[in-house]
Amino acid sequence: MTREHAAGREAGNGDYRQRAAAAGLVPLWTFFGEWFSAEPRASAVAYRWRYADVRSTVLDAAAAVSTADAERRVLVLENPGLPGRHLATDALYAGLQLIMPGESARAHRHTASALRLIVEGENTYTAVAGERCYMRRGDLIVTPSWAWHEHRNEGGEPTIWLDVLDVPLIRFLGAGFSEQYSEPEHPKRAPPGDSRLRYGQGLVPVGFARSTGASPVFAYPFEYAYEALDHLRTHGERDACHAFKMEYIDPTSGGPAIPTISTFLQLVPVGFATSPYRSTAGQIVMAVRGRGRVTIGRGVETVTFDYEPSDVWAVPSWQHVAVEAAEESVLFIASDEAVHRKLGVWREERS
Ligand code: 1HN
Repeated sequence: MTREHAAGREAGNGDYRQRAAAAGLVPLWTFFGEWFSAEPRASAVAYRWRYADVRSTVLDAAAAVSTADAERRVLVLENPGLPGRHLATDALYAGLQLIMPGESARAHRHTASALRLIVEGENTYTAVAGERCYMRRGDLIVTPSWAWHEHRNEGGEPTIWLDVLDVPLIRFLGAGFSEQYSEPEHPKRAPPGDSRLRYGQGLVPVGFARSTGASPVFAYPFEYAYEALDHLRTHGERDACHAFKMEYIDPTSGGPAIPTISTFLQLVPVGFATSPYRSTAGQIVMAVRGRGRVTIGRGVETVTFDYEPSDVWAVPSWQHVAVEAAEESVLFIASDEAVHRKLGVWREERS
């Protein structure tokens, strides 16, 4: 092709693009490479929120807004790679929610599924479908899609927890509905612990039939989860990439505790360094116990930081992760792995 030809084609292309745009069309070849990169390229970046840095700002929200005015008083963990998008990873939302002593957040429901991982405070509950799930540090409480839920602090200290929701996915699909309950509180339907005792003890009431895709168990106390992990550490095999890692499941199906969000608890023994591992899932991690160092990514884009209890960090899709535990560490992980697996696009790489 002559130089004139090439220049002519370039100019013609610009002109063509404009004509196409005027007709409501976009040439695929102008962005094909961006869409079909050889490997996933998340917009989110590896990022850590140090709890010691954000805690006072979260507590100051109590003076800035009431729970009644805010609906939910939450400080969103916004990934710097997703400015203005209010997301922690490309597909997951996360925030730190505050309820002061005597306060409540009224009953509502939405099609997005939610989880709470309790950071601090006691004598606070989330009532899920009328069952009060009392919170202790490290507990996981799940709110299935379309389940009524409200929060109340009956204690004397502020309560703070990490919220993770599948909102971006549900909004992307155009499946977002929400509704407020007619009263501030949903009527009590069951005593505390009911869902776990009914469905989470290796037995179910005869005649039980799952009515939705979600787990009928709402609360996964840290005490039991840690007991299981500790047992695995003593009697199980240590994995080079995961050390000891267990998944929270719906005990009636064996599937993930939340259909769209995979949840895990990981124990990394003191002095152990996990081998770099990556998967297509984006992850939100919180250190429940321990201190150490996390390395995310490889080569020039490697991000390394130290963590301490209650720190939260985001791991973008397809970036290597390695953890070195300076103290025995217990890490809670929420990821979109469950969706990848359901769609048949899950990939992982151990190295
Ligand atoms: C929500 O309903 C809660 O119920 C927390 O506590 C965070 C973020 C986006 C949309 C709904 C809650 C939320 C949320």
